[in-house]
Amino acid sequence: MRNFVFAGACALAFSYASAAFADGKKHPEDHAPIGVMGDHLHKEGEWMVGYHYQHSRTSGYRNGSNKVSNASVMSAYGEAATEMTMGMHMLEIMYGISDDLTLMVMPQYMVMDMTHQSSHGSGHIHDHTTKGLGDTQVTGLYSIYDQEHADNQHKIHLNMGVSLPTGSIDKTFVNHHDHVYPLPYQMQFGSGTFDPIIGATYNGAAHHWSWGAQTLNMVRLGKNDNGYRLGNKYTATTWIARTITDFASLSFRLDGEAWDDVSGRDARLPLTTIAGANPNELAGERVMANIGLNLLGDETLSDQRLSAEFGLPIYQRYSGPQPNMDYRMSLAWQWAF
Ligand SMILES: [Cu+2]
Repeated sequence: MRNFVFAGACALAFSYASAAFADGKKHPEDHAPIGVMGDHLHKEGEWMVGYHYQHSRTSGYRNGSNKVSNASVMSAYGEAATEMTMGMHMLEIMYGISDDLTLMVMPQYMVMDMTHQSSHGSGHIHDHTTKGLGDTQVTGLYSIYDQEHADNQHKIHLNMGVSLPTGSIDKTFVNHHDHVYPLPYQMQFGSGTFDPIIGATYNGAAHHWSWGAQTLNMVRLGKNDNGYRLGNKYTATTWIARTITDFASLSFRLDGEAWDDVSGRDARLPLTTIAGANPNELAGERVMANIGLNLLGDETLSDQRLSAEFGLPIYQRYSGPQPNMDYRMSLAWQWAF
């Protein structure tokens, strides 16, 4: 059966082989799945602007890799965010300084809707919403390898930059005794520190297929004004995509992320006030499986793209009770000119 599928895939691939990929045109699969940031460079003098919306939802809790009941989390912490959705509105601005160097600036605006629950008294549930600017990433994409052959190509670039602390670290919530506390570390909108971004991206393409891999890592330095430093964050992802028509490609992507505990602590937030308030229980790792669609506009819509990606977790493990990820999705529009 496996051989049969492989033979079929090869036949499909070769049936398109006559249409060489290096035809100088743009293709939907030239861009990585939309959840991959900083996957492509632009030619010297070319601009790209884009709007990228990312939405994720968590419900309930996991500790280690197992689900734990909300009741057990609330009995240890008093209060817990039993359901959360997070929407991130990102502006993507890219400019080709030269053919080998593209600058990317990505400001973001975040909206979090939470359901807080406590076990005290007769039980207490309330919803609340926080919104505001997140941190702003400024990255340079620098090409270090670019080989184009008649029927395939391979490219590698570095992703080097910094995340600027434009996001608030002073978002608050009101507990069931009407006491105002800062939200726990991972529900704040920023890190409060200047965080170097170090990464690299590989892109390959041949005959209507494209594939790639990327690692992006955020290093936290120093301490923020509230006396702590978020843990470093590491990501690694790999994908494969295929054209299905001139203007559309489908993709599959695995996405791994890991993050460390918080160092120091926000003294205004007692450890057991709410789940997530203990800096030593905030490390984690997660793998998501994503399917995606890229659409590329025809001549009249030259260089406009619409992309979507939807991901489900296939592995999650945390160093303390942390929100259980349900799904994450991205929608984006991009325009190069
Ligand atoms: Cu771009």
